[in-house]
Amino acid sequence: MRRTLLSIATIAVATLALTQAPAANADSIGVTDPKDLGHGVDLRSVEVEHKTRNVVVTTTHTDLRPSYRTGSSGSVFLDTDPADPGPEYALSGGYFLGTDYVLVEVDGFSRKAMGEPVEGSYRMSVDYDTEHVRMRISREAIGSPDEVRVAVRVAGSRPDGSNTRTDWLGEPRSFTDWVAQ
Ligand SMILES: [Ca+2]
Ligand SMILES: [Ca+2]
Repeated sequence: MRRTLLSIATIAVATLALTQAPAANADSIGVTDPKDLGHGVDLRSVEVEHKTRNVVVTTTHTDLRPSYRTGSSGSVFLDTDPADPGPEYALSGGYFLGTDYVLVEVDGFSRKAMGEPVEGSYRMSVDYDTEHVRMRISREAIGSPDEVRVAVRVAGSRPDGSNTRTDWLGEPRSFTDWVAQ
């Protein structure tokens, strides 16, 4: 009997947490990251907007430059299915002039698990004046998810050609809160 009472109490707490959840399920979210990479690609913030037709992810950096010498690039991993661990899609691109970008299916964070490019509408643009990289992905292209969350990693190269360390949003491979449409 004691056990049963405890279970009911646990469920009550869980239910309370659920009813309070909508505050974190707004249609947009902003997360900041410290100035912790001595390179222009240094990730400083990420905004996720879950709109009617598109998911828009905007990242802000410290000192983005158009030169290929920066070697700046990044990936936004999209988790669209809470039942399947890890991200289902990744949009990767170079952040300097003349680079390209691609949205691929992934199974977790492994580079080996990168799949085929996704056929659908998406676009990445870099604004060097505002230090923003903006990614717009059609919801349809990623299976029209009810909610989405992202993990972000960036890196660059130094003048001697060596790579910087990777700057993740928060902890490596960590996600933002879920953002419902
Ligand atoms: Ca950073
Ligand atoms: Ca998933």
